[in-house]
Amino acid sequence: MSEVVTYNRDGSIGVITVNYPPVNALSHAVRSGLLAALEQGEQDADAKVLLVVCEGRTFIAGADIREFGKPMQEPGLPSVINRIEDASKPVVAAIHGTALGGGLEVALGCHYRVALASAKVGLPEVKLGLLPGAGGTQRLPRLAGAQKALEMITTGDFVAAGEALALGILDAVEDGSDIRAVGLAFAQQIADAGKPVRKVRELTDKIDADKGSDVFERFRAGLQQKARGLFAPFKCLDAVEAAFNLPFFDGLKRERELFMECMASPQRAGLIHAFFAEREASKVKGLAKDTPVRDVRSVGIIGAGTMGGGIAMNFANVGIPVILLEVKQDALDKGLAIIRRNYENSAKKGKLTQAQVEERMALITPSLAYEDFSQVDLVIEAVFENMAIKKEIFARLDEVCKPGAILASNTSTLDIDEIASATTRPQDVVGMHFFSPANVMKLLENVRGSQTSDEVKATVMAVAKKIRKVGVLVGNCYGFVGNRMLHQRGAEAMALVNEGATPQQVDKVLTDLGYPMGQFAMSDLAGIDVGYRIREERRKAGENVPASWMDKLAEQGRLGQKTQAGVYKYEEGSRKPIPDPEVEQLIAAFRQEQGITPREITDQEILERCMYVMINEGAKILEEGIADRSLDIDVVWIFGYGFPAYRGGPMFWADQIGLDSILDTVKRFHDTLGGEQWKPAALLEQLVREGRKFGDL
Ligand code: 3H9
Repeated sequence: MSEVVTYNRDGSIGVITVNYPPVNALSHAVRSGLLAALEQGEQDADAKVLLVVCEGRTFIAGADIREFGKPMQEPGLPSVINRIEDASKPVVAAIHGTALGGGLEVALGCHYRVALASAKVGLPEVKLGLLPGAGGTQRLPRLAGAQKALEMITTGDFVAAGEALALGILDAVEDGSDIRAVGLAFAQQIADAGKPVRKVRELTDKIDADKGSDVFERFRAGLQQKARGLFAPFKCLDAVEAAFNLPFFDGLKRERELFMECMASPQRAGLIHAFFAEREASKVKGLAKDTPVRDVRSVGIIGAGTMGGGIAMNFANVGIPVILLEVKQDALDKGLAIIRRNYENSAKKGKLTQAQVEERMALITPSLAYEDFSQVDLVIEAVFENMAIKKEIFARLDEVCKPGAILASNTSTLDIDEIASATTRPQDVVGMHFFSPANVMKLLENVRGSQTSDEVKATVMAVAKKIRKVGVLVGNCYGFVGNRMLHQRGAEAMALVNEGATPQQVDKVLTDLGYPMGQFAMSDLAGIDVGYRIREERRKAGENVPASWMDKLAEQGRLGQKTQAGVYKYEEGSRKPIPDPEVEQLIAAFRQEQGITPREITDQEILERCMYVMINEGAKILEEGIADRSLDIDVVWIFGYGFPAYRGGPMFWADQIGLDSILDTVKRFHDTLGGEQWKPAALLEQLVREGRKFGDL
């Protein structure tokens, strides 16, 4: 018998224990171990009921994703589960932690299910571009009905044990923490009551009730809106529908076909890359696993604006007290009022109770005095982008903060080393770049200065996890990873419009690729005045910053969404960008002024120029060691800028397209358009020469 699955008997209960850390994924060893243990249990005449239980932190969390893409080794999961369902004596699943994907499918193949109250169940395959491929789409609807099965399978969202009990997915839920004891007690009840084998596949009442219902059409229409561009959710729906139209085993066959279609889709490859990249990003290259991490039990934040307030909420949400500092009382009052409004809005949506709102507000202490930071473990400065002001602030922090406090800047572009030079402790200075809205966006781009200590690097990565962000550690340069690449895309988008494209054409190409919004809609969201102010500052400093039609928008007070007019116009209360003929005229006038004759620009050119310029820059970022791995860049773009996870991130996407064809196009643009941004990155050339990909680095 395999060591990862063992069989032993406890009284009249035959116990099958899975022990395959970290999450008991259904590797080949687990699948064959389950079969062998089941057979042993069936042959054990003294075992009246069999119990499947897991060691470690969780019940089975799904198929072993690391095996995907490799040749499948028998026994396959569907046949293991069918075999469990066909067992000659009752089989009970005892669930703790999470029963997910193939894990829940194993439990659905068992005849009874008991769980700890803290457990959760779900079929999250859709988040990996898949569908439950081991009977989940056929068995779950037989227990939970069409509506709930569709919800769970097309969103992948988990359901807490209490709700799963109410839905009929579980038979019992128990308090406590000892799953083995809970499982044994429940199995004993089944044995004592002489309960029979009860196969989910034979249940028909919920199937009969929902047969012919319009729920499938409603879901399909909903998915057209919510799952735009995605492949798997529609396949999930088709598979669930098959449970209502076909006999069980034909339904299983249909599920298998649809599963294989998903397996072969590039979206599955992208989503699984994104899944592992997110986890790998937290393991910083060159940083020893046992690097000490400082305790962060209190935080000071400078600036109660949109950013500072959002950052404060992240800490209050996980129970860490925050001192929020402003220069003036009215700015502080305004900032706190916005935080309260955000929390109240969550309460209105039922996401928080009023008591939780008050608890979180109570964790945020307003302050006007730097001295209040004397005991905090971490300070995050979130004032506007001005080096002189930031240096003044850091010099002040150096005076008031205790030794060992981490001094972080939320700068999105500025030099961390220069900021650190204002202190006597550059080893404690680091960048912590949050993305707007900071209480929502998952990315935390942590920026190491040249002197930042390993302990501080490890601590800010741990802080990211603590506040439920995806942390990525990157190097120090203008704009770091994300904004440095965005800057190139923005310049290219502007150039395309100058040459003849419309802003809406550029944006549509980007949204068709899967971005939630295009470059110009994003400018309207951020505020046209932001870029304008930066350009004006640079002009004042004597830099040669070319004129732009965006300047004219700012000068006319078209500042974006906040004034209901920017690159687009907006109807009262709506965020939907509407193309504005006035802006088209303004752009036409600008072209005339500059002596540009507009030309037809194809969507393909827009796609290549906006994306390849980023990829070329990404290659330079890797070459310079600003990002350690291409997956770090992918994670920055997926979690900070909404790059579609199903494309795996820009660098993974580039690998899929083929670096040789990208290099050819970059060279062509370098020859025809010129500019440093199109100078092929040496790393890109090297990879093409060696026939390698970014992912091979
Ligand atoms: C499926 O089941 C298909 C079937 O329907 C059909 C088959 C025919 N496999 O997230 P964490 C690793 S599809 C392999 O940091 P947490 C993970 O990479 C699957 N490895 O912990 C990490 O490794 P490392 C459906 C896996 O406590 C470590 O475990 N299931 C798998 O924050 C810890 O993970 C899912 O989609 C896996 N399935 O969260 C569930 N899962 O330490 C996916 C995790 O080397 N998993 N690992 O970095 C999760 O949602 C979370 O991992 C979980 C734990 C909630 C379980």
